[in-house]
Amino acid sequence: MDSNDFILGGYAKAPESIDHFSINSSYDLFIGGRWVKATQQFKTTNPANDQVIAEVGLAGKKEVNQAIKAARKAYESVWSKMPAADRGKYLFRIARLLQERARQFAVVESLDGGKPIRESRDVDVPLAAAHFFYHAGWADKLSYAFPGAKPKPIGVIGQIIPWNFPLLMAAWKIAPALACGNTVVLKPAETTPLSALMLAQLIEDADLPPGVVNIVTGAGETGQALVEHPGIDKIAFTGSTEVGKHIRKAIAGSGKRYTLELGGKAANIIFEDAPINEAVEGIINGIFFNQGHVCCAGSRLFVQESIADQVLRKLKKRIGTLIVGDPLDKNTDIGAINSREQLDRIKSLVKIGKEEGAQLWQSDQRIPRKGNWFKPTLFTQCAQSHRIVQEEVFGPVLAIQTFRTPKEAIAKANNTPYGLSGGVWTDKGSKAFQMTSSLNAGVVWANTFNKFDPVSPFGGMQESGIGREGGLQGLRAYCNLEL
Ligand code: TAP
Repeated sequence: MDSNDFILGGYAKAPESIDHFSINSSYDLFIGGRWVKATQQFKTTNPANDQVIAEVGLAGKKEVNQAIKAARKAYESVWSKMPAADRGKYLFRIARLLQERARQFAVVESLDGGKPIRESRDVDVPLAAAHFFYHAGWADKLSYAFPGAKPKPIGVIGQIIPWNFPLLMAAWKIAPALACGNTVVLKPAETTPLSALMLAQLIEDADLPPGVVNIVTGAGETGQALVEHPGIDKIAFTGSTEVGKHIRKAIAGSGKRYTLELGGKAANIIFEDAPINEAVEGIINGIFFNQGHVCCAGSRLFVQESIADQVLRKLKKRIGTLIVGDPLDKNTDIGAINSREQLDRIKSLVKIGKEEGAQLWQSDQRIPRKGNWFKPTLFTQCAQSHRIVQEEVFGPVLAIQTFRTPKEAIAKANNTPYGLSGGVWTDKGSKAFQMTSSLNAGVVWANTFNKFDPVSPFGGMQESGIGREGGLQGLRAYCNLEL
C-alpha cells in the first residue's frame, strides 16, 4: 500500500470523479463584471495532499477600492432602481444554475477545503441553492416581511467569510443582500477561494448586471482594506471572535452598520431519559461533522452521570467505525484539516488539554501521512477551567463532562464567553423547553444537532456575535426600514 493511501475501513474506494469539469490554473479578481488581474497572486492548495490547485489574485487596497467603486456604480445606476421582481428573477437564475452545477461545486469545495464530498454534496451545495431560492422569493415581497414599514436597501455591503463553509457562507451573505437591493464586495478566506470564484463565473453566466457582485480574493489585509474603506455602508462578517472584535473597533464611529457571526463552544447535553443511540449519532454529527470545523460544533458534551459510562462506551465504539481519509471518497466521514496552521492550533490545544490534566482518548484508525489530518479525539475528566473546555478548538476534539441535575447542566453549559448554539437530548418535552430557554445560545437543537434551513435565523449571543442570518431576521439586517 502506498504511504498516502487512504484507509477506508474495509470499504472499496468510491472516489467522486473530477473529470466532468475543469478548474483553471489561475483566477483573477471579479470586479465590475470583468476579470481583473491583481498585482500579486497566491496559491491555493489541497489540504488532503498539499498539492497546489490554482493561483488566485491577491487584492490590495487598489483593487478593493476598484471593487467598491464598481459596486457603488451598480447600486446607484441599476440594482437599487430595478423592479424588485426582476431582482428576484436573477436570484432564481443563480439558484437554478447552482443546482445544475452542483457536482462541480461539491468537488471544488472538497478539493480546496478538505471536507468530505458527502457533506459538500448533501449539505453545502443544496443549502447554498436553497438560500438563493428562499431570498429570490422575498425580493418583491419585502413590504409583507415588514408590515407598515418601507424597506429600503442599505447600499454597498462588504462581506467577509471564513473557510469552513465557503460556498454556503457566500450564499448566506450574497442572497439576502441582493434580494433587498444592495450590491456587494465579498472576500472569501485565503485557504478556500475557489468556490467563490466559481460562483463569480456562475453569476457572470446568469448575466447579473456588472458590479452587483464583486469577489476580491486575498488574505486578512484584503478584509481589513474592505472594513476600513469609507465607501462601504455595512460590514457583514463571519469568522473568529478575535477578528470580529478587531472589526468592531475599526468601524466604531464610522456609522457603518454591521453583523458579526463569530466563534462558539456549544454544549450538547444528554439526559438519562434520552434515546441513547440517537444521541450518540447526534454527538458524532455535532463534533466530527466537517472535522469539527463548524462554528456551532457540539464541542462540549455534558452527560447525565447515570448514563455516562454507557454513552462513553457507545461513543468510542461508534468513533472506531468512522472513516478518516480522502475527502473525495463517498465513504469518508472525516476529511482533511483545512490548513497546516489550523492543524497546529488543534495539536497545541490538545497538548494543553493533556498537560492540564484531562484524559485523552483517540481511536486507532490510521490516517494518511501526507496532508493535514487529525484523529477523532475525546477528553474525559475535564474541569470547567480547562482551556479545551473554554476555547474553540475548531477541530474533531470533544471535551466530556458529567452532571446530575438540569440546574448543574445549565450552569456548566453557560460557563463560557460564547453563546452560539447548543443541543439537548431528552424524552421530555417540558425538560427540552426548560433547557432551551435557559441556555445562553442563539440556536438550540432538541433531539438533533447541526440542522440548518434558510427560513431559520442563525446567530449568536455574547462573544458569538451580533445579528442574525437567515429568515426574516436575516433579511432585516440588509434593509433600512422607513416607517
Ligand atoms: P478568521 O481568521 O476570523 O477569518 C475570517 C475571515 O476574515 C477570513 O476571510 C479572513 O481572511 C478575514 N480576516 C482576517 N483578518 C482580518 C482583518 N483584520 N480584517 C478583516 N478581515 C480579516 O476566522 P477563520 O479562521 O477563517 O474561521 C473560523 C472562525 O469562524 C471560527 O471562530 C468559527 O467559529 C467562525 N465561524 C462562525 C460562524 C457563525 S455563523 N457564527 C460560521 C462559520 C465560522 P484570511 O482567511 O485570508 O485570513
